[in-house]
Amino acid sequence: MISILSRAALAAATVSVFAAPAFAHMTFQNGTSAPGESFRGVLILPHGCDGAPTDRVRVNIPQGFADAQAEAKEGWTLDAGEGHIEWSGGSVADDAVETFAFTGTFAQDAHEVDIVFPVEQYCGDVALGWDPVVSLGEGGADAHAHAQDGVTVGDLTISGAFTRATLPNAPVGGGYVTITNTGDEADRLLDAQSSFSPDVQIHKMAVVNDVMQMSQLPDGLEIPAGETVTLEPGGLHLMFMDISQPFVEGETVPVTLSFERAGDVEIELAVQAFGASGMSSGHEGH
Ligand SMILES: [Cu+2]
Repeated sequence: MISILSRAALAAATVSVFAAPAFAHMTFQNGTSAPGESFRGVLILPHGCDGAPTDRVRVNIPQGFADAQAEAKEGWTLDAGEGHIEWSGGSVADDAVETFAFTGTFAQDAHEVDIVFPVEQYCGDVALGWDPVVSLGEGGADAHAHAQDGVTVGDLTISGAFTRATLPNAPVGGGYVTITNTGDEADRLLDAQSSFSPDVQIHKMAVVNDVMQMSQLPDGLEIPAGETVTLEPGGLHLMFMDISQPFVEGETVPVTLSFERAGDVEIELAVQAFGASGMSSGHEGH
């Protein structure tokens, strides 16, 4: 059950969690495969939900991944349903790191892009949503770059802006966008603001002790002259902390990007389905 109370409690507790220098995402230990390959996904659960132990983990199986089978874990009950696998009834303490594994096969005709396996982590009535990614090739960044016509401000072109729907109690949301600098001087994304969040941060992902972690970029993000920087699931991203309302599929989330040279640029992130890996196909091939 998702209750209003738990959301309030979560919001109150959020400050201490995010004050930590790095906040680990749920990710795959082994995030690469290829079309037609069998794959054993090992998900790393790095922490509970704001101090509470984890008692249920559900993996939503994306299209193009067949014969998904969860591996048994002692003390947990397995459940496989339409489009998902789930472990429930066990308990992982907040400070313990645990893995959950499953197997399956990527379709021969799967696109060579990053495939998201949306994961729901439950601690009692609190839910967190994660977007661990398996990369099937090099096509991901291109797919984003071509996803949407861009906004041009000075030397910068900003395109493919999207985010993803959030679960009802999720404290944070991501933001993804492609920024191209056609000028001959570097610019820098210093900051971002949104009415949906009191604190929009710029995050990077890095592997620390075999665990993928994200951390804030304190000096912002350089956009080198003549280069394209892509904020995308599993990589650099905007993080909307302590969001004031859920991101709803089909709506938009406004955000103002503040650049050192180009100034403030207001864009709208199109809210895609929970777990979407990029803009929906309807926007491609314009
Ligand atoms: Cu982040």
